[in-house]
Amino acid sequence: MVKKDKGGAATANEVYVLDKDYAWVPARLIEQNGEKVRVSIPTYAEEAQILSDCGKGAKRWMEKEIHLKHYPGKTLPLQNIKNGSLNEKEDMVDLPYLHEAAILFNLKARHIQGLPYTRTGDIVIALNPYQWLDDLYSEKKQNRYSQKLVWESHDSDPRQEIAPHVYETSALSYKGLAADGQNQSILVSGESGAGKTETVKICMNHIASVQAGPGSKHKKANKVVQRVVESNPLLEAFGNAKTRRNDNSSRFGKYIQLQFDRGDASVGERIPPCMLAGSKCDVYLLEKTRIVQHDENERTYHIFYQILAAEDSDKAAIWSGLRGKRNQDFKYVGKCAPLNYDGHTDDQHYYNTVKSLELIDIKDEKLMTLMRAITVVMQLGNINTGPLHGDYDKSTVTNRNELDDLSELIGIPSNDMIHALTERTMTTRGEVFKVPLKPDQAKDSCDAFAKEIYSKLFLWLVREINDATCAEKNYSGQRQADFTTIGLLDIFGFESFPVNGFEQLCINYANEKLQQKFTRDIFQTVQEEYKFEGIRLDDIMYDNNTDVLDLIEGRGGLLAILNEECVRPKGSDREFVYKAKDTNKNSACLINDKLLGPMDFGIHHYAGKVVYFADGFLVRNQDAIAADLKEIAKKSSNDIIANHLDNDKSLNEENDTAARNMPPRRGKSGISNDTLWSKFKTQLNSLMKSLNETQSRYIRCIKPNTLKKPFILQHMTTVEQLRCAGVVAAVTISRSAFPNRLDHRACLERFKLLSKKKAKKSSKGDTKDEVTKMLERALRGMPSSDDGREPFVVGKTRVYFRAGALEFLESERMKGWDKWAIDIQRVTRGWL
Ligand code: AD9
Ligand code: MG
Repeated sequence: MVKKDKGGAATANEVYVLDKDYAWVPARLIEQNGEKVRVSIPTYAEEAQILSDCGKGAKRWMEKEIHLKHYPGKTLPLQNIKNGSLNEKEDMVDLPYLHEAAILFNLKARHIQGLPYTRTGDIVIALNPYQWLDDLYSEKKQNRYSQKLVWESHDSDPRQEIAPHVYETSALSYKGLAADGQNQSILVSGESGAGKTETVKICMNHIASVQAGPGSKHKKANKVVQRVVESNPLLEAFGNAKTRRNDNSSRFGKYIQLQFDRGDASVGERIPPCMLAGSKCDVYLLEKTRIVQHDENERTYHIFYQILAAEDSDKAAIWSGLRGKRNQDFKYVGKCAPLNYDGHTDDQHYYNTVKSLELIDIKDEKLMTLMRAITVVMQLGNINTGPLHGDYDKSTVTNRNELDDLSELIGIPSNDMIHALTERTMTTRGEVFKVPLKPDQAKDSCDAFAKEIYSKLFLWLVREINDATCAEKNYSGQRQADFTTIGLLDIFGFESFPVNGFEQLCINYANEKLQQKFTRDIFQTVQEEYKFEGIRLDDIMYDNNTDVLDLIEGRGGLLAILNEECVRPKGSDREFVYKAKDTNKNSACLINDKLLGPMDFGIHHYAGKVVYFADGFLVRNQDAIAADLKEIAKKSSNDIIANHLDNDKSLNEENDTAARNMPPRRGKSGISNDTLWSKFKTQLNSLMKSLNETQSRYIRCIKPNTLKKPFILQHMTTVEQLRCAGVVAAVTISRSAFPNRLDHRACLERFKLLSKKKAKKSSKGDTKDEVTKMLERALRGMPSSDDGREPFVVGKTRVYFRAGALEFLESERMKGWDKWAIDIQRVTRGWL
């Protein structure tokens, strides 16, 4: 018989079961028979909403091992079900049972009600609502969060009075900056399409509004704010593209630091308002391959389509040959259906991009230089190569008219262009000679040149934006250190595809670094919570990923081996894989099973296992174009191409005068460190150093479904993201010593039935004593643990239960209900 709990609580036989299609489903245990457990997925109306997309009404036989896979020795008790929906919590910390299934269903219950934000302590989990909920971002809402969290003073945590929102992250960061003078950071992560970039913009806009201050006297709608906010669409025009997963996908990582002048404490306000003084941006790993090829249904960078969608007269102003040209006239661009992203068409975007460029002083001839450089990239894709006079060991350009157009655009004579694209200059024993390239090598040369021009042009643009927006420029005479900052990190999340290449390895390496910081920060938060509650800190265990990082970046790790292979005359991808496996055969993080081919290797990342295919690793890592192309570029009449292709330094280094004057770096072994991965490592280390000097807050973005539709939450994809985002790991850390917790009042309400003696209310309203006495009595019958530790600890505001204690209380409570039900029956049937 299925018991129905009068209080709306879960009965002991209501559980979540692991399901291969739906991750977790709520179910009822019908019977247990040896290794098999028979469960039924309930059909009654209240749960239909929760189960709408997970096979309601089905009856299943489940293997016991399946249940126990993730949580050995434990069942996963169901949360309360009340009035047809889960009794969801704004903060996961308030869920009595906190495990993966509970997190999933709590998020789902909120998502289907149009509530995208949920807290897990200080972390905000943001589900992409896939619809603009205007009320959620109104000015009134912005003011409410700034008022509550920045300007008002409170004795207790003011978040208890407001719903979870990313505005709380932005407001608290601003408060940390203004009140404590400490640099802040907001780390936004998630997979493609999860909403990272939108979230960063939402937070940035909020911070810009908070800094205007509580009263009108501080409202100074200044040019700085406009420039900072307008830098977003600019970066998107040049660094975003339509992919299958997101119409406006950022194909680079970015860290924007908003700079504030230090508040003037002499104005006598509790929190001296700090004004936004500027911003500085660093970018990571622009996806270069997209410049020369993209999958069907995807596009290259938006700016190409924008230019081609402009009015003919504007196109002709860039280059007369652009008049009448369409997308399909350029091979790198290609025909595609019109796209409307962010509410605008490509031509509308073009004029917005031009306006934003003007704001940072890219106008007139400078604007034309930029647009012409982009056209050079497009035109390079139209160059065809073929054998020279029938000789396939040599090559030439076969469509002379396209070459002449290129020559006109780039300002280099056609013949010089041909030599640079079809030959390589070699030097052996002091002798210089030319080696001809085969037709496909010459084509690769065009592609490499196009990629180089575009990626350097992107960095040039970021530098221009920084020059126009950075506070040092706006406040002459002041240095970077004179400003406090709030950094916003919008960086690619962990990736695992059917085939994973060099880019995935770099991305996952960055995620390991960030995960390390995340777990350390969470550990610290737990320490602080225990201190606040007055509880002794013990037993906190967490997965630490230093082993994976050692495998990747340590001595003899993958990075070092790949760099060595890059400078070895006969280095190859296959040899790299062999050496990587051989040198690291004792590493538990390296997957080296016999099923993997000679070009494959696997890594046990914190978020799961990923197998990498090493084809092209050496070329990608070297990331260099031939000297002939570099040389010819210097002759270009286009200033960006002539003067900025040689600039290999990251933007961090740009800002660092010492680094600017340094010769090329060499490692201890004399091997050049100027590979892509080494540069990325330096950039990442500098980012981590900068982040470690801030107080960090986390926003984890989740894509609830792959259909890009509102109100739908697919279990499997959501659970996978929760694991990758470290949400489950964070919960595991915070719950490792005490898996369950309840606040004093909730605990008294729920279990008062178990205490025969009515606990005396403290005259001071102190519930600690009351709850302790009640629990001591209620848990008297519980078998004592092997290590003799008490089953619960009462903190200042919460009760912390050791494993098994809350389950014991729940089952005792159910027995109480059963007895009550029998008594009622006896009464109604006249037995008593
Ligand atoms: V990628 O890694 O750059 O491919 P993001 O940045 O994580 O990705 P993005 O912010 O671009 O995702 O969001 C994807 C789309 O989801 C947006 O274009 C919006 O259509 C939608 N979105 C994201 N956040 C919100 C939101 N808060 N409200 C409504 C949203 N729609
Ligand atoms: Mg993005």
